[in-house]
Amino acid sequence: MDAKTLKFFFNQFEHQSIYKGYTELNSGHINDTFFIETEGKTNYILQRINHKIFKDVAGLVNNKVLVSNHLKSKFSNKSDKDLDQKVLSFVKVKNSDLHYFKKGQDFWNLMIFINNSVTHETVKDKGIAFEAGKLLGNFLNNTSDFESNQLIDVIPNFHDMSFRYSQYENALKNASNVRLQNAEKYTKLVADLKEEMHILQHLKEAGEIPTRVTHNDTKISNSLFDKNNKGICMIDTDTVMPGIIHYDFGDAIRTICNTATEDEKNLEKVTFNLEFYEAYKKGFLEETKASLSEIELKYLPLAAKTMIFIMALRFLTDYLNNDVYYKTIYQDHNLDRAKNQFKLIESFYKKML
Ligand code: NDG
Repeated sequence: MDAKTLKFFFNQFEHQSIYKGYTELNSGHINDTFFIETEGKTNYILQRINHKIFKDVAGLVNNKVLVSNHLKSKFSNKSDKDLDQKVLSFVKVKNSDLHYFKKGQDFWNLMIFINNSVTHETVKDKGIAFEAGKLLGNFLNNTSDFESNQLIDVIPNFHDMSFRYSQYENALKNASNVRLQNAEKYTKLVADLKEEMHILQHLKEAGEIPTRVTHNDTKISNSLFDKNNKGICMIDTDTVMPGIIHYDFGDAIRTICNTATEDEKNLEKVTFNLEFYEAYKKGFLEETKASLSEIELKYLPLAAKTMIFIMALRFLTDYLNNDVYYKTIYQDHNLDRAKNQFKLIESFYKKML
């Protein structure tokens, strides 16, 4: 992507700012994301949404805008400018009510950058884990009175374990011999865990765990902090849709308690940090405990294991499928990501049992 193109897309949106430059942000595996610096005080995040993965981008953007507006309504007496620095704010396209600009196959959207904010790829101290727990708890509380049926299912069956198993089983049938051999070490584990990994789904389907608005991609890099590491808001709300709290709780643990990044190849560096788990849980429960049922609370540890597992399974599936989903930068990238998550499950067992 070059500066001219980005400037063009940036200027399709309704703002008063003058483009100065851009930096590509490389942490996500799906969309293309750019920090846009302007000549003024307001900077932006410009994003090309991956329409191959997100089939209904208009619906996705509508979800994000509805949820942001709802979150903004929780603050009283704040001007739009203040709120832009507390909650994600999407900019409309010029002379339009749409919050996305489409050219050819590509969809773009623009958000106001929250100044003096930072994200983390891994967690270095338990204070951050605690804050991250509070931040997610707060997000879930503030969206709990939002009718989740107003939202589309951005990716149907996104965290549905049976769906992910069936994708994996198909991938096994179609994979090349080399990739199959490389994945073989994990096939027994995946089979052995099948029943346990369906427990949450069955409870959801039986209506024992309620469905509500969930974020669905709560890795630590999607929590925004200020320079003192106090939580500001959850970002990357592309996958906001109906779900159960276990998805969000578990997915966050997956990165917060991993002593390495999910791309780390040296598995010795990958262990489960129990201290961060406790700190995260404490922050989360401080916000949510009063509103969670006994059964929701009981299954929080299983949520952690289930969400680490589902990501291992998805990385492995994509590896078997020759890397059609996640962005990869080298041949066995997805296999390494899967190995990393399997190692984290192993360490989780050792520490939790
Ligand atoms: C992406 C995935 C998320 C996954 C993460 C791993 C989508 C839409 O990568 O599920 O946990 O880093 O597939 N998002 O963000």
